[in-house]
Amino acid sequence: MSQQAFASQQIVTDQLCINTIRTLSIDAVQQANSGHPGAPMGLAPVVYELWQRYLKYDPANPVWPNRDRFVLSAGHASMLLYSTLHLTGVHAVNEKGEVLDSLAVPMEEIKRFRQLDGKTAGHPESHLTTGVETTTGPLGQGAGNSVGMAIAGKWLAANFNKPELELFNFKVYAVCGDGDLMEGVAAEAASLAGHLRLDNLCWIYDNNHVTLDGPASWSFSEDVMTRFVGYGWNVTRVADANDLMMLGRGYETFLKTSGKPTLIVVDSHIGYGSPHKQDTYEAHGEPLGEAEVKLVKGNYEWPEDSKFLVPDGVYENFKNGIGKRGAEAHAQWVKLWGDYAKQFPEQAKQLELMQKRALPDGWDKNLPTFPPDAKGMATRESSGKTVNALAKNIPWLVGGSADLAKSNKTNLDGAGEYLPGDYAGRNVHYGVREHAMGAAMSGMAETRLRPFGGTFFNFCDYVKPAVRLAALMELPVIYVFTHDSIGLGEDGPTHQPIEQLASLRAMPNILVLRPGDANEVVEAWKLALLQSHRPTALVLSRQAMPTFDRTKFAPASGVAKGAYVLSDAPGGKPDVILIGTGSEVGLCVAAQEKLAAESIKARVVSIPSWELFEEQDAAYKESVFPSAATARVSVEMASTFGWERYTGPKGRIIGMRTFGASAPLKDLLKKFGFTVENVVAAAKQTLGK
Ligand SMILES: Cc1ncc(C[n+]2csc(CCOP(=O)(O)OP(=O)(O)O)c2C)c(N)n1
Ligand SMILES: [Mg+2]
Repeated sequence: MSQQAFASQQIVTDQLCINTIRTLSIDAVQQANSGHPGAPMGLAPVVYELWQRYLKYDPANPVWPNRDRFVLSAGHASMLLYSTLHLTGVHAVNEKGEVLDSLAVPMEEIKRFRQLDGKTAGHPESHLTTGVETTTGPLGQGAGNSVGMAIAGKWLAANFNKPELELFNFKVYAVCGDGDLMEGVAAEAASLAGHLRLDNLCWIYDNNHVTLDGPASWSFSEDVMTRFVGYGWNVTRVADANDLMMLGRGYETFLKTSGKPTLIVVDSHIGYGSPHKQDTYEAHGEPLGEAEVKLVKGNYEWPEDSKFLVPDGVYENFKNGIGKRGAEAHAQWVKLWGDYAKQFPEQAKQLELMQKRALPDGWDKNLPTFPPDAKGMATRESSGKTVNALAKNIPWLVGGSADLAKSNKTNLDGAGEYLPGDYAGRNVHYGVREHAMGAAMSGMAETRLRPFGGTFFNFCDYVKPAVRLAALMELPVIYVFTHDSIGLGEDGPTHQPIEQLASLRAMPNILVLRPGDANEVVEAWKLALLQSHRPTALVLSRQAMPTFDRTKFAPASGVAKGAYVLSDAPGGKPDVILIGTGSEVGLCVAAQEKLAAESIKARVVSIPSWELFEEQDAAYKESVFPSAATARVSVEMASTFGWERYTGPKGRIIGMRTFGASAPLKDLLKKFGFTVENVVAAAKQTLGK
């Protein structure tokens, strides 16, 4: 059919709009010569019905706090989301959170799918593109994030809603494929959501029987519906993804279900409409090819030679559907908000601050200061005291742990437990589900809570994929990693982190802080809270370490510079520089004294954060590590990897080269060389003594 003939005969139907989503996706993938056309072709009706008829979302204000959230966990289907954002006319929002007149995804960006500096990255990235609620691509993560959004939604409702003033009741929808549901993180998250009875959560499972390698049956045969029933979900099924009425019934079922999340299993066809590729993995991962595109368009009764065609009336149809519905819902909410702000100015102010990722006045008041103490305390202990003080000042600081709250010292005293049906508490019990905890905390941060969560540092590897995405998404999540070294002792090498510090330091856009005494912990927590666009990992000890006498040593505020001279050599002219982090700073201080007795002048540098130190200017760096001072020893109970950066070619690195061992701490220290004698010997070696 020619474009003209097509234009003259069309009336705007749901089908026409669905096919517009499909063909825009196909054309963008074809033009980019890269991407996944098949999933958007199969899922277009599912997303159309949801957005056009159910999603409570105002395209003119995509940051409205009570909007329904839509998560495309199957991030490879990114064009499905971009086409939808474009056609529904979602506005762009700038970095300050101001809604602009321009579109989040204008047509030029659809045409520039997967190109440099565009808004339509290969997989959806929330910090790049308005309307993308969370970054997806690594399968299962979006599903995990959606549980965090649902947790946050319930928390906001429990803490802020008032009789007759229901500010928060938004729903969270996530589209998941076979891959998402095969991933462990989604299983953890689904288990948690079922347990917590999050009835504001709906997962739509694209049951298309295909994955990348071939038929899903090659690798996936469990009864998904029974599994989710077992998790405590309400499960329903739509036998045909093209049946809008049945899809609508699925969404209605979700909206009517209380006390449990809903899974809608939708049987669909990947590459729907493609004569040769439908229901095959070939509709996946690569463009259809020009010839197949024509055949598909023929099947859709679409002008075969058209590209990026949006038929007359399609934009209007979306405007009259989601546009009108969303604008009305938003306007009602704005009125509600006005009444709320008048009656509850204090809470309204809190919500405004949260939206800006700002902190309340006095957020750092009444923080503990720790007196000098040779025996001192574990940094996890001082962390527990600090975060409890902070939590009193910041009502939306929400804590939790993956079943180690007592060990991580993350419990917020008197702040209540977050439990099924009882959602006001600020202690979330993620259970032994580190990965889901990480993904959920990202979803909570996207919903503007300030979440922190704890586990043992060694299990940082169990949450790492979520940490990495939080860093990419620029989310200020705080990870409390305790038991940070072989210093944890008897639990042995299965629990002793070695390479975790190096791996986090290698990750872009995350602040890693390993404070060296109780007062450095207070500073570290302050820095973590001041971050608005990056996560923080607090790396804390199980074992006690001395609290330094700050009347003799430099103030702990030096933590803000990443590294600082804690205790200098006489006259500021060191023979040797001893560099430590965390529990090893004390060791350096003890070695400094010993060296002094032998007339060797040592400087001790505490370097809790490589990232912050690297951000300092050259003059400051030179003042801490003068280039002329080449005799340097680093001491850290972790992998030696990377320390050459600070020790230089003439320095010595005292660290770990094996997995550790199971034994009492004092024996481990001796075996692995974390003794004053060994530091002293290394210092002398660097001086050729
Ligand atoms: C963690 C992770 N592993 C692997 C991939 C690569 N990958 C992208 S899509 C896909 C297949 C997914 O199959 P399914 O979820 O059923 O999606 P469909 O093929 O049906 O669109 C894979 C393995 C990924 N994106 N994330
Ligand atoms: Mg599939």
